[in-house]
Amino acid sequence: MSKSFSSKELMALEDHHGAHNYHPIPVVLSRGEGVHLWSPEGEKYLDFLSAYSAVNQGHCHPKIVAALVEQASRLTLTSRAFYNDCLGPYEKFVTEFFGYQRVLPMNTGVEGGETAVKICRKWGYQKKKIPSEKARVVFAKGNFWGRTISAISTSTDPTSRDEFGPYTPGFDLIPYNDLGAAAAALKDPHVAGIMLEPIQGEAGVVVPDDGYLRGIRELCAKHNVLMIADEVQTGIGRTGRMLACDHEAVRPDIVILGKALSGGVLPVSAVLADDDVMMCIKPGEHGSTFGGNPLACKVAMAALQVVRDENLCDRAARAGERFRGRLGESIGRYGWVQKIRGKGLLNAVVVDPGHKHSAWEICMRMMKAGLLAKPTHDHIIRFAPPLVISDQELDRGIDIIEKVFASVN
Ligand code: IF1
Repeated sequence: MSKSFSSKELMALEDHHGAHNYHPIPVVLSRGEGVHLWSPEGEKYLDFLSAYSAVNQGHCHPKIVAALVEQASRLTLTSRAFYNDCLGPYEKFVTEFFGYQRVLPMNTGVEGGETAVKICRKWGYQKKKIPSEKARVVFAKGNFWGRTISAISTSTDPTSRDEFGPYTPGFDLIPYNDLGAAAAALKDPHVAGIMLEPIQGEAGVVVPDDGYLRGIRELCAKHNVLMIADEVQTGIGRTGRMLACDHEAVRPDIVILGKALSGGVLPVSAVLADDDVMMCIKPGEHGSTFGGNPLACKVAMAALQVVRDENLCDRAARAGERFRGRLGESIGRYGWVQKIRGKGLLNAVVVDPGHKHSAWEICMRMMKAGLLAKPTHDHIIRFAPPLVISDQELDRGIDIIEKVFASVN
């Protein structure tokens, strides 16, 4: 039996041996079930971050874990040098589940984004006849789609971007939620695509105006530009619909999924598109060692089945209304609470940056009171519990948030 470490010892081990590329809330987690997490000492917490929306189905969902365990004892990885008996059934399942003709399986969300950019550029050259090396992809300021060089090349956040240059060329930035700016940018005949989060997560749960996504869809049709939706964080039920684009009945040309596609059990991502886009990629032009591995296929099918069987989209929509309703009433009256915003169970509270207590301090107090959340930027607190949260658990979470907000008023 390996030695069990205390939380203090575990944090010291990370501090001593690990890269310091994060500044975590000082809590150690050793077990998860549903909406709850426990420390090695047995302290119990309500998880209001969901591993950045990767555990929409709740921690260690029994059906997803069972799929993992069953497949792990049979076959985990063959590479795509050969066929396996899980990928075809998964590809059929996931394309029918989301209503696209093709899927390209990858692992992390950022690999999904890189894949989408490559497919978009390839389509631009082959179908839109953009001159060689001239294809451009448009992004919105405030975007976040991962940590690779190309992803941070489009970032407007100095922490993500600075001192990692030189940057990937061929990307243009426009203000988010601004159709006029998009109309001007998409006129450029060298633009192959525009990649957007339907709601900007890292930027602080920035919800665009109703009609923004519809407007982008129409501009893309008008200028023969691919609409790429990064649904890595907003997808899979998080905002109260299976995809956040569903709120506006918009069907992007390319959809990127990740995070909760596996229920947080292992990294699984996917890029969805129809034949006229996806078939621009020919054998040998893209791939990955683990992309489409049997384990990921079985886990992802189980994870999506749970979202459907447990009506997690509807639950997220209802629970989100309850959350913003109750919390809006109680803490909305504090002058230093500038805004409560979100859709479904992707919400955030914007705190006045000048308030005497920082968002970090508020999160530290919530942790001590039994609820885990983390600030994004310095003054925005994201609240995103697993979609399986019950009304009682949600009310308990709101009680904690209200109590802590009152204590820092
Ligand atoms: C971190 C938050 C950050 C994403 C969207 C792609 C990816 C992400 C919309 C890449 C990843 C994670 C990354 C993690 C913190 C978290 C995050 F927004 F979710 F809070 F950073 F912005 N598209 N988001 O949100 O997916 O490659 O990570 O699987 O890097 O600190 P990935």
